[in-house]
This record gives sequence, structure tokens and C-alpha cells, in this order.
Amino acid sequence: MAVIRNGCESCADITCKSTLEVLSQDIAKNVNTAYDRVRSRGMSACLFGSSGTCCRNCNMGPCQIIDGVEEMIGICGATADTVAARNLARIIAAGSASHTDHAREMVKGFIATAKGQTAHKIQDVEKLHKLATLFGIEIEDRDKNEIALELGEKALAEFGSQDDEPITMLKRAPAKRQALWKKLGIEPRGIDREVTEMMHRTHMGVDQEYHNLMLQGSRCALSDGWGSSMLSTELTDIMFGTPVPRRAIVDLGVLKSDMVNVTVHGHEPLLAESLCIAAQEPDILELAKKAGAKGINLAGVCCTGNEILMRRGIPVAAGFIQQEMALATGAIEAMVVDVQCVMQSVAQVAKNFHTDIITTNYRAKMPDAVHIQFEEHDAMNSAKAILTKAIGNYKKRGKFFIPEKTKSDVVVGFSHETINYMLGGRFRASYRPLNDNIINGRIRGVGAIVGCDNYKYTDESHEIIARELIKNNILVLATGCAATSLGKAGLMRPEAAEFCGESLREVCETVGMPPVLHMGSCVDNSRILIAATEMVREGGLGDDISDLPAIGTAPLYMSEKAVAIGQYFVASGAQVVFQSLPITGSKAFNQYMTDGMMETYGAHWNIAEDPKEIARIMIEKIEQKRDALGINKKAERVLFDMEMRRDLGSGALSDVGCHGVAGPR
Ligand code: NFS
Ligand code: SF4
Repeated sequence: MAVIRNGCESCADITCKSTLEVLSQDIAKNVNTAYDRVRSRGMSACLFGSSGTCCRNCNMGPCQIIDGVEEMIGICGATADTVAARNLARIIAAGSASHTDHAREMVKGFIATAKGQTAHKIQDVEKLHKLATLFGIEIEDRDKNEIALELGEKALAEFGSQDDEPITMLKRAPAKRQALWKKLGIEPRGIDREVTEMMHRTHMGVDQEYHNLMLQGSRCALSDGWGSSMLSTELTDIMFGTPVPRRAIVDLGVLKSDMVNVTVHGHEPLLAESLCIAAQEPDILELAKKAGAKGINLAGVCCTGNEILMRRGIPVAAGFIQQEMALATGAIEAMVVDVQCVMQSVAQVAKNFHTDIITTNYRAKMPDAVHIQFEEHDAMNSAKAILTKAIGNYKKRGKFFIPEKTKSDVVVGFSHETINYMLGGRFRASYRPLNDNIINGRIRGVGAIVGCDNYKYTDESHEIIARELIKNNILVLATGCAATSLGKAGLMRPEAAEFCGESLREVCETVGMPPVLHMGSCVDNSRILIAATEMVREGGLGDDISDLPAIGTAPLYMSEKAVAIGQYFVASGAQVVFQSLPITGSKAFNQYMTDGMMETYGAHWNIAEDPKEIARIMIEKIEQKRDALGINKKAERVLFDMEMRRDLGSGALSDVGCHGVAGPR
């Protein structure tokens, strides 16, 4: 096979089978991809930009700072530490703003649904009641829509709140963590306010002390993780149903030769859900048949893909890195996009084919795309207009190539509630069995692999890390494009248990679960916060998230959102490892981020380029936590197990055993 784009010096070699197959076809010859652009730019990334020491915050600059060189501080006197910290803080603000604006749309859609103004219904009443109770809303003898309306309005008010009270969801965190945030003065107040304050404090001549800047960096990130992202995840679950495990398929092979292929790309599930409903309407199906197609094949790209994959089992065609490749198949009638992570190049790639790029959100337009505004109050008609446009293209489809063999089975849908049931059994849903298995060492700990793909590094990074972790008996949780890539690698099938170390394999086989659990889109990283909190609450693994043998990585981070996620993990007490972070140009700030934060939060950032090294760090940190918890010493373990037996009372462990996870021996 001619590997035309391989061997590029500035970007990593392509190893993805479906990408290689598509790009080697004649029809893809004229397609210019990000891999080509990385190669043809012929210049390496700016040193100041990539190390965080280029400041453009005022018009006396831009200033390029060299740490330690007196003549090379900013015109205003800003040092490398200040500039790098301000830049990173602005990345966090942008990432948080993106999650927040997305979440706001979801909350507004939720309110419209409660009012009966959308095609959706309140589905998960149990979760509705839980959340409503948290928000202090009366639930007894009240209609679900009435409760939902009050919840939606209270949630919406949290975005613009001007008083100094912490956001409501913060109450879900472990008590010790809440006390720490209070002590540090970083409990997020209004969600929008934290982004605004961050932008203000990074304006020229305001906050010029990097520790202080990062306190607001944490507060802003926490307003995302425990605020907007968590609200978005929970309200979306209430509206569209909390995910439960289901089988599905991923990769470009999910496109169908005899159907109208419509890919939904972006982040907001409101539109995608409406398209799912509209694609089954008789008039739309009739129209598709008239055009000679067997029906409509919806497939996801990026996080919209993950949302409908989790809740409906709709296949995912591609993650971020493959959005151009999906179009290069020539088999897509329309790529419907909303917000975030949509490359401007897709409209240019589409020009080689009959494909329309349809933008649907007033916030996000691009040259050479068709715009059909998605109106949430008239969702069905908007969705039908979009599908009608796609169907109209079917007859114009020319030569196409679908890499049919490259698709993988996956089992997805692991909300934090499902993990309860999966390991705890239907009658005894709890995190006890997970905690017990961590305490007895069958599962050494939990590793979260999250975030984007990136042309700079090998696209095998996620897989390499995951394989190392599961081989070392570490259970993997995945979200975002990392999850798509791990699904493609075949690690989300229960059969992947064969790649695990002996004890994790035993657990996976007994329960029938894959060793890599798909927890959803990037906003669903908030599920990981809740899962971690549940583990703390269940007992035996310390009394804060920072005690847990758990660690996260977003190895191929591309988006600013990933940095916001990284910071809310760290501020919540979970260590993270990234492949790079633009802070290396300042010694003291770099040191603070990658070490000093330990003292403040009990966690810090780690940077390692090589995926195997990332895995090694993750394993090492998990083992350190195990040591600190005292669950690594053989002799003590037996004693502890005996005690645990007594604590749990008779029958408790056999109950665990009968749900598939053997108790300690
Ligand atoms: Ni997350 Fe999802 Fe993907 Fe990265 Fe973009 S789609 S929100 S940002 S690239 S994982
Ligand atoms: Fe230069 Fe200071 Fe202006 Fe930044 S804020 S561009 S460092 S003068």
C-alpha cells in the first residue's frame, strides 16, 4: 500500500489502518490533510509560543521573554513566570468557557424540554430527584416536569450568580476536599464569573504572581469540572437517559455504501438527538428511499459521537484526528457540525466530493459551508431540513471507498452509576467491590485516559498507554477522542481481558466487562470526579481524592478544554500526565506546576513525551498511593482482610462473590 503521507518529519507517522487505507485510494489523492500541512509548513513551532513565554497581552509587545536574561523580560517588566502563568491561565479560561457555553445550551434545552417545547422528555426520574434534592428542591408529590423546570432554572442561575456562595455541585465532593478549597479561597462562585475574573486578572498589570494566578486558574477550572461540565452531563442524562452498557461499533468502516451517510460532528447532543429521532420518521425514510438509498445512516465524529454512542449505541465514525479522513471516503452526504474541534479544512476537503458541510450554530460558521440554523424550539423541523439536504446529495455520490473491514466492536455506556451496578450487582449496587478489589490488589488502581488526538505525536499513544496499564492490572476509564481511539484499538470489548494482567483479567472475565471503560465525551470527565468521590465515600481508600490510587492522562492534548480538565483534576487531588504543556520557558512556574502544586492540592502535573514513560509514571504513582494507604504489604493485607470481613458482616463478601468479583482470599 502506498503510504503517501508517511515519513513526515514534523508529524508522527500514521499508523491508523483506516486512515492509511483511505489515503491510499485514488479518490483521496487531492485531499490535503493536517498531516500534509504539518509537513508542508516547513517551519517548526515557535519556541516562545510552545514554552509559554510569548506575551501578546498589550500593545507595548508582543514580548518574547527569556527566563533569567535581564534584558529579555517584558517591556512592562513581566517575568517569564508571570507570562507563562498568565498564558496558561488564559488557556484554562478558554477551555472552561467552551464547556460552560456548551453546558448553558444544554440547561436551556433542559428547561425547554421541561416546558414541553422540544421533542425530548424527562427520562431519568431517579437522577432528576437526586439532583433536585441536592439543589434543595421539593420532590414529594410533584410532577417530573415541574421539578425539572425548577431544577433547570436553578442550574441556569448558577452561571450568572453574583453572590459569593459556592456553586451547588461542589457539595458532592469529599468533605476534606471541600474544606481545602474553602481554606484556599478557591470555591467557585458564579460559573461565568470565574472565567471573567480569570481574563481580568491576566490583563496587563493585574495579577503578577504566579501562585496567586493559579489559585484563580484552579477556581476557574473547578467551576468547569464541578460546575458546568457536571451540570451538562447530569441534565443531559436526565433528559436523554443515563447511559447503560451497550454494544456498538467504531471506525470509518461504520459508513454504509447503500445508505445516506450523515456524520454529526461537534459537541452538543441536543441537535444529534433530534437528528436521531428525525432519521426514523416515515417521511424522511420515504424521501431517502425515493433517492435510492436504504435509509439514513447516522454516525458520530468527536464528542457528539461519544454522546450518542453512549446513550443510543449510534456508531462513531471518527475521532478528532480522522475528521478529514471520514470525508475523504467520498461516502458522506453531509457532515453536520456545531461547536468545537471542527477543523476549518473540512469545508475544503468536502469540495472534492458531493458532501455538504452544514453548520448549525450561529456561533460557529465557516466559509464554503452551508448554514442551517438549529432551532431548539423547532428541533424536528430543523433536523428534517438538515436530513433533506443530505438526502438530496445521495444521487450525486461519485466514486467512494469505505474501509469496511476496519471497524471495531465496543461495549460502551459506563456512567458512574453503571460502574456501581456492574461491579456491585443489581441488588447491591455500590463501589464496595471496586474498593475491595483495589484494597486486595487484584485491581492496582484506576487510570483515566482522556482528551484529544494530535498530529504531533504517534496516534498509537493512547493504545500503548492503555495496554501497559491493563497489563499491570490497572483499570482504565476513558472519555473523549482518547476513548474513540481505544475503542478502535479493540480494547473496549470484554474479550480484551486477555491483554490484562492475571488479576484484572479475572475481575473482567467474571463480571464480563472490558478492561477499558468508555465513560463518554469530554464534559463527562465530570463522571470521573463523581466516581472518584464515590470511591472515597465507600471507604478503605483514604478520605480524599488525593489518597486514591488513581491518576489521569490526556497524552495527546490539542484543545484548551483539556488543560481546563487537567487543572480541575489536579485541584481535585488527582495527578495528571500530559505529553507537553506550554510552561517550560519559565523555571519557577514550571517547577510549581510539576511539583510545587503537590503541597497545595496533594497532586501536580507530570510531563512525559514517550507513551511508555507516561504509563510508567502512572503505574509508579499508583503504587506510591498504595504504599501510603498501607495496602501494599503482604502480611498486613491478610490482617486487613480479616478485619474487613468482620466490618462488612457475614455474607457481605459472598454476596460480592456471587456478583462476579471474588472477594479477598
Ligand atoms: Ni475533548 Fe471532544 Fe476530541 Fe479533544 Fe475535541 S472532540 S471535548 S477537545 S479533540 S477530546
Ligand atoms: Fe509585553 Fe508586558 Fe505587554 Fe505582555 S503585558 S506584551 S510582557 S509589555
